[in-house]
Amino acid sequence: MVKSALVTGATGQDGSYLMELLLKKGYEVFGLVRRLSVPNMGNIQHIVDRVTLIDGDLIDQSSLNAAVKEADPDEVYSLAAQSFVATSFVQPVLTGEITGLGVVRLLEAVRANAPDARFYQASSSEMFGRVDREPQDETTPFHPRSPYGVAKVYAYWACVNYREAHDLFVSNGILFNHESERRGLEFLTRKVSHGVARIHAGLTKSIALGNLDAKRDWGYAPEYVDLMWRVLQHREPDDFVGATGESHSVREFVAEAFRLAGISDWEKHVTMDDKNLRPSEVYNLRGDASKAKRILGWEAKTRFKDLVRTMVEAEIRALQQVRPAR
Ligand code: NAP
Ligand code: F7E
Repeated sequence: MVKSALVTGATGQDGSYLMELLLKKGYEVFGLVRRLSVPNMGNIQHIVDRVTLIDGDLIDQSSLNAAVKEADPDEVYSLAAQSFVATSFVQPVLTGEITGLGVVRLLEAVRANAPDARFYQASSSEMFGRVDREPQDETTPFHPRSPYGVAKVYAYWACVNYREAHDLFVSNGILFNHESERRGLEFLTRKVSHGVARIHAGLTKSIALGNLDAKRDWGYAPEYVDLMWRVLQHREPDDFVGATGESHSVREFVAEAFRLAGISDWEKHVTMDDKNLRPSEVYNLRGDASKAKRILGWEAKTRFKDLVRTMVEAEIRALQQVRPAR
């Protein structure tokens, strides 16, 4: 029997890699997309004729009910979110509506229309926030530091509650930062790799950043969607951390990206803009994914320097395609 999966957030970084993976595994794939005045199919253009796209919005219950009915899924991947932490400080209500309550709407749609489906929730290391221990694992207390983190904690506990109260198969993947050339341009790694490539091409002179001392556990996105799939193949619902176990500062990321582009004096190309600081910052995250390794056989493979190289090279290549070297 061919399995079917419904992926929300289909146009995003993770949605695009996950739908590719599910197609490779022979799934019938349905992707939830919201109506935009100008569609943003960039990440999924290459697979758009092999998946079924369904219109829907996490703010709109009836569209989620209809999407679940149409897909009749064996597996639901809840990836859609207002996912940019900085924006959550200026749009806290919208972030709560989408990233928090939106997940409950989707759970309700599944409970009513596909109660046997397995449900994956894209939980986040941002839930740990102000950490009191290192590394963080499934037992680390949550202390979110942004409206985004708060909304993710709400969605996390809603998932646990639907598991306990309604006996649904609901699992959380608590994933640390994972990046790629498909990342949105406002996120740090893409902003830097894109900016460095433009400086390398002589198109601009500098990048304006915020806190260079924050540390993150950065992995490579295609490996993390494999973890999502594994989480739902486990015999019982459970919660798993996904991380590399290594932590690096924003400063290290920036220095390595400039080094790879052959620019040694990176400090001359980075300016500070207070606009990029957050009212409350998450200073230090490093995950312990040993539970995922032990139970699911999953492990992050791409190390920090290879991730930076992949992203910078992709940006330089993309620019050269637009402006071939003379
Ligand atoms: P992303 O690139 O920002 O993608 C978010 C997706 O959600 C986009 O497809 C977006 O659609 C969709 N979306 C936003 N609001 C919506 C709404 N109201 N209704 C329907 N769809 C909506 O995020 P990502 O990096 O792929 O992350 C996927 C999920 O994992 C998110 O829930 C994120 O919070 C979580 N997460 C990410 C990371 C990470 O490091 N990437 C780590 C932990 C957890 P549009 O294209 O139309 O905007
Ligand atoms: O920031 C610092 C910033 O926006 C990383 C999302 O996928 O991962 C992501 O959240 C760090 C922060 O990601 C700039 O202050 C400095 O300390 O790339 P980011 P994030 O906030 O870690 C988690 C796991 C998610 O779940 C989220 O959805 O970099 N930083 N200067 C900057 N960040 C940005 N964006 N821009 C700057 O100019």
